[in-house]
Amino acid sequence: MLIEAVLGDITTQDVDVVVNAANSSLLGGGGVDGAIHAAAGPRLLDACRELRRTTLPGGLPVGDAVATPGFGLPARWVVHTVGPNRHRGQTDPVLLSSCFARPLELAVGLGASSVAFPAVSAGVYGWAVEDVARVAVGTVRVWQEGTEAGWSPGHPRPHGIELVRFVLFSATALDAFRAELDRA
Ligand code: AR6
Repeated sequence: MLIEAVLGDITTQDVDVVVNAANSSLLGGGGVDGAIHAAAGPRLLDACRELRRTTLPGGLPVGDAVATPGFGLPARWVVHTVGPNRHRGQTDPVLLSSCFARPLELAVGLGASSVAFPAVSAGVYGWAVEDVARVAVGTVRVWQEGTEAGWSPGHPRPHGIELVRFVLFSATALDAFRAELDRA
């Protein structure tokens, strides 16, 4: 499974799953969330409203994730997750780690083979991008080790994910993720 970091706009990624750094309301916002809704079109908001009306009347909890179609995006699905908000005292890295592990679990259930993540919580929610990079890369690696236990090269990977791509919006963020990826 390739884990890479690139500079770019997550809305243009040609992957199966794009992860959205949403808020608990699922009803849109700024940053990645605003960009994804703008690119996916109004049917994405309709799908999120339907989730709120049915399975998530209280909203999506911090650290959890839920999938919708990608509508106008190149990606087939959007997996929405809610990062911890440092400005509200949500400083537990376990919550942030869950924002990377849960979408991977959902992606496997969807039959996806490629997933793109933004730097969840590194914008409006106030986490240092170096901390997000450490938690994100560490979580994906631990997830890979756990899910590939017993797997041998030459056989299909048990989870089906071939690519995890971190899509960063600034050179600083890219450097932080590349530094973590370069760590043995
Ligand atoms: N592609 C990739 N990365 C991006 C893009 C993009 N198009 N746009 C911004 N970033 P943020 P959060 C980077 O604020 O901190 C929203 O209003 C950005 O530079 O999007 O989890 C939601 O509705 C930063 O490094 O997410 C919530 O209310 C990173 O993505 C709240 O913001 C995350 O920044 C969530 O805050």
